[in-house]
Amino acid sequence: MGVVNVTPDSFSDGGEFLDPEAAIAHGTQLVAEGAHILDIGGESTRPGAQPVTAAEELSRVMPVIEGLADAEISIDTTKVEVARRAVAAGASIVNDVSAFRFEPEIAEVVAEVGVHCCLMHMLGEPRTMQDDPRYDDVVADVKAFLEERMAFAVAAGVPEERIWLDPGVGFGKTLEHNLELLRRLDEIVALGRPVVIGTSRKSFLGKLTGRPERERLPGTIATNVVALERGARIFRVHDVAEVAEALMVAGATLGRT
Ligand code: PMM
Repeated sequence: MGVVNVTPDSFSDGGEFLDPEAAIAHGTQLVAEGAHILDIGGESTRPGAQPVTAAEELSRVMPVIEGLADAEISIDTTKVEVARRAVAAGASIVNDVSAFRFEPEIAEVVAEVGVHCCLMHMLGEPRTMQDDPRYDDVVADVKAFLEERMAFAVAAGVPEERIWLDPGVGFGKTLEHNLELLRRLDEIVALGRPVVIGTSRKSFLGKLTGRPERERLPGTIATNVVALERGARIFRVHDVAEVAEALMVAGATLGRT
């Protein structure tokens, strides 16, 4: 899954692809590099980020979705109106980092239109999630949250077969929480749904290596390879060519196709 952020303020590529033409060219490039899915987002979820209106988010993402119509598109949004318009324009996955908590009606759109969804764990909301996050047992707590959100989605009419789960690396987690989630990712995989993992360029890699965003590819690769070994199926990354090659080699070594 290649990341196409159409935002002025995402943490590692904010502003770079705000122009629709640049975002479309970037998405096309990521597909050429081996991305099977493009995750298009118009609202930054970085810690402390301020929310944007649905109208603003739509004006950012719609031209890009339309320009990348040949690719498999995931819309990264927590807003029902954005999800509705994106799937009408051809998006086949709704990636909601709030797991249908911020605008619960989004579940009905997913159910009605028959698309897939990704439900991600986040502690609270982006504005405050990094203010002293605490868990009893981070893996058990995240797992219980994902089970509850999956039950909510199913009750709203989304078939279980259309649900992907994501432990939400960096969303209300300390360095140790993130590492423990990766180390014990098999416990999330045991829920029986495809697991999405997003470590790409994130700050916990900077904490470990001292590297700025643009120099976190080695850490991104290492964590995605561990996630593959633990059973993750979808890898959300900025640097598609390099990570795809690493995963191909790791998969061959592990005897996976
Ligand atoms: N991370 C970001 C945004 N959306 N969606 C999912 N499912 N999983 C993630 O880990 C995730 C996400 C934040 O990263 P970005 O600023 O690079 O988009």
